[in-house]
Amino acid sequence: MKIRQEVYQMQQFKFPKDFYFGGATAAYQCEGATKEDGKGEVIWDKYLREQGTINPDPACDFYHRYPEDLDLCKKFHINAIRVSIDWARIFPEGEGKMEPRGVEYYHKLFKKCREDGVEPFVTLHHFDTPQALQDKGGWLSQEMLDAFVEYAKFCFKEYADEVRYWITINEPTSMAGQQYVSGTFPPAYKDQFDKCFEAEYNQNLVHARIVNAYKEAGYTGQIGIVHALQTVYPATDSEGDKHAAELKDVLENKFYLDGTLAGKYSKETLALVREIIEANDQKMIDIKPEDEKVLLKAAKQLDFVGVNYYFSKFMKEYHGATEIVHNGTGKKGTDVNRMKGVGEEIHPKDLPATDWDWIIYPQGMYDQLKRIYDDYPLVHSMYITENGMGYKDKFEGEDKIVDDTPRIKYLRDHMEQVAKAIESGIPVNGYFVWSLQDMFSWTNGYSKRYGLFYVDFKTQKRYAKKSAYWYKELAETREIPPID
Ligand code: BGP
Repeated sequence: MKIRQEVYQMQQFKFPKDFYFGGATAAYQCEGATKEDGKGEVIWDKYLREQGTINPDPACDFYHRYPEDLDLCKKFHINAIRVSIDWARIFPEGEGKMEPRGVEYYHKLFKKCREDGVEPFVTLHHFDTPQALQDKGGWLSQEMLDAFVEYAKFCFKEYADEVRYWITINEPTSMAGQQYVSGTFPPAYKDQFDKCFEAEYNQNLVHARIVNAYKEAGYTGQIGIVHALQTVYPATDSEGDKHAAELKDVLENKFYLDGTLAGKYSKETLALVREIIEANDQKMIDIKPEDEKVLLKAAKQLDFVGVNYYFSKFMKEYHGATEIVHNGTGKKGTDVNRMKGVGEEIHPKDLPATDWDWIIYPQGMYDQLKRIYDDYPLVHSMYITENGMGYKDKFEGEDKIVDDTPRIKYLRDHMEQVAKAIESGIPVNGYFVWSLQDMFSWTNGYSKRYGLFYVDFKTQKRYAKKSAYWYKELAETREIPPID
């Protein structure tokens, strides 16, 4: 396959005046304070404790230091922030008794956002299922799904005057795939493709129920969903590789896109789902016609879709057993991913990758946005809700700015694709760097840094990296600055 490396010729492009230049965070990765103010346990507490590798406390102590981080946003012209509500701060058991201190914390956080002119985009679920509900079956349990709707309704009402942008679920695909296939997210099951698709099906449906509830209640804000989308290409033009790419795409992207953006699973999508499940000697999931009514109603009312884009995937035909080795250490070249009934990921030699083997391919971001625009006509607004580069930043003293030029290059190359998308009529209304400040990475720990602001985890002091100054110039001028 010929890899397209189109260099986009920027002709004095200026981002629109109302474009959001944001920074993204997630509650469990940055708040710390996991045992404070009556917070309940989430699936990561026990899992990380047992693994003994990553301590989620104090992370970057956002629970106490959010005012400082928002001051930095203001100072660096970052006019939006993605935050998530940790469900177990509000309902420690996921349902039932409410914890007023948790509720109050988010009031204070949103108030500070407003004071600083930083628009909060608030996610209801960012990987942190309350443990009590996971014990009842997590995404496979009706009780969890019903509790999620109730928790969402509670938040809509409670924060109605403070939050204008809601996100139902962050990256449902990462949850389902990593909980049931690769085993890299708790409860770490492996090779259960049937359960993975059942979880995906349930996530799409519960997302739709929440969107419909929000609209029925007549709120005036906007509601969307955030998908992790990895653009999938065949490694060669062979029929086998092309089919492997289709299978991977349905597993990672298309089942979600159909369910949430079209409100209907296409015949081709369902045939590919069945093929994956049956190749693994498992039973095809139930698709209920009455559920599709709920999905369609929500897809028609959805205000936006968020796209988290980091890398693309290149697929080769593969018929062996599933073998997954996750590069969680940053030792380049250690990642292996071949799935039975799907295909094998390869790393094209002429494409760069991060130390964690994430293939850097900015063109893939444009291709994914274009695909949504072309194939899902109900969508009328998009955001890049995460994009960024994991990097082993080096701190060389208080008087030296952390030089993260490779990250600036990564951000710049991707911003150009956003500009290209906007110029070709695709409605992208904002961009959020993952991440605003350094925090921990779920399966990779504290050494995989993404932030615009360096965090010294011992002292919790923040230092603007070179990328923060670059981003500030971008947000101020609305033009993509060069790399110096
Ligand atoms: C997304 C998540 C984020 C964040 C990011 C970087 O999947 O929504 O929470 O972690 O990816 O991923 P990682 O931390 O695995 O490098």
